[in-house]
Order: sequence, then structure tokens, then C-alpha cells
Amino acid sequence: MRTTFSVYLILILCCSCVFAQEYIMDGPRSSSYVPSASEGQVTALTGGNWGTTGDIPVPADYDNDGKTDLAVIRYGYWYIRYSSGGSGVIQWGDLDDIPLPADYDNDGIVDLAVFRRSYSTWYIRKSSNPAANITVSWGQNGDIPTATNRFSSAYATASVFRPSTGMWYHYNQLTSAKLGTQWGTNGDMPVPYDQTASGLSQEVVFRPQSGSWYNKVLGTIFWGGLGDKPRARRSHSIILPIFQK
Ligand SMILES: [Ca+2]
Ligand SMILES: [Ca+2]
Repeated sequence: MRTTFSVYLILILCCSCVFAQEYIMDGPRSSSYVPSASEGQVTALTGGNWGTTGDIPVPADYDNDGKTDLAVIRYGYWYIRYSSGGSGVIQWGDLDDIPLPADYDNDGIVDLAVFRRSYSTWYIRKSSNPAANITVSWGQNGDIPTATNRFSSAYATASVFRPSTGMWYHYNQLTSAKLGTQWGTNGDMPVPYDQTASGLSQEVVFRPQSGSWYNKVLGTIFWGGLGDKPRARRSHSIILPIFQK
């Protein structure tokens, strides 16, 4: 059973801005912990600079005004500075979850989403109905999750890259369609994006040893090298975070 308690969380965003706000936080989480609808509540914030050491940047257009919003994740809390004005903090996920914001419910608005490696499970907070989230078990231990537009240009798909085999597995969370295809090898970094202007993302991997980008449709581009971290825009508003833990 989880214990609920109140704490005062002092947010220090860079040196110039300090926020004091009361939050309801969960106590130590059990192995069966999953994000709940009550965690998807928005708390108002005000401030200037955005983020601090250790935060994970997750910029995207969360308020659907066509402009990318500054956003970071800290211990399962999403701090979003909306381009339309104002800001908020939303608890969604846990410390070691991998954030993968994208529009999964096909309403045109970015959803908060995380992948929990220990359970290979996606937890998606639907922007169309935050009280009814999407939970998808997809992938296995060692997989690298990534959001793609593999099935539709309109909404994102839950996808994983399996380094041990170079396989990609795509799952359409709205239609239950599945697709597996081989592209890449162990040590490659998956960076799916649309290089053909088709609206659909292609399987693309970056191989640091040679600085090669291998696109399954278009072939090879040499750009970068050992130690580099590839970045690709999955869509016009989302830059995929890179996770290689
Ligand atoms: Ca925005
Ligand atoms: Ca959405």
C-alpha cells in the first residue's frame, strides 16, 4: 500500500528563480506502481529560467499553439513553461522512467508518456482524456523505446529497437496493429525520423564508430563520430530525447 503525504518541495530553477509550492507526493513505490489519473493534475507555477542540473529536457508543444514549450522532467515531475503563457507541473511516471512525449491518442495534442524498463510498459496520459490513460506492454528488457510515426502521420506509435538482434517492433496502440522489421545492429542508436517527406518515419540508426546514419529507405549518410549523440526531430514539434543507459 502506498502512503500519501504532503511535503513542501522547493524548486530551484537556475540561480535566479525560486518557487515554493505544496505538492502531494507518493511514498515509496511498490513494484506494481503505475501512474494514476490523480497524478495527472496540473499545478500552476510562475517563473523565469527553466531547468536545473540533472533535469531531462522534453521540449514539445504541450498547449497546442504551434510553438514548442520549454519542459523538463525531474523525478517523475514534468515542469512545463507554456508558450501561450503560464506554466505547470504534472506528475507522470517515476525516477527511472524514460519520457517519450508525443500524440498517441490522435487528437493533435502532445501527451505525456513514459516507458518503464523494468516492466517494458508504456504509460500514456491522454490529452483527450487525462483520466483514462493508455497502458501498453510492449518491448522487453534491454529494448530501447522510441516514438515513431510508423503507422500514421497523424499520431505516434509505440516502438522499440532491440540491440541484440537489430529488430524494430512497432505497435499501434489505437488499432493493435504490429510490425517487426530488422534494421541495425548491436551498438547502434535508433533515431527514427521522416527523411522522405512521406509523413511516416523510417527506421534509422546511428553507428558512432563510423559516424554513419543508416536509413532503411534512403541509405547511408556520414555525419558525426564516436562520442556523438544523434538527435532527430520525429515531427515538427518533438525532438526525441536520446537514452543510452
Ligand atoms: Ca506551445
Ligand atoms: Ca494527444
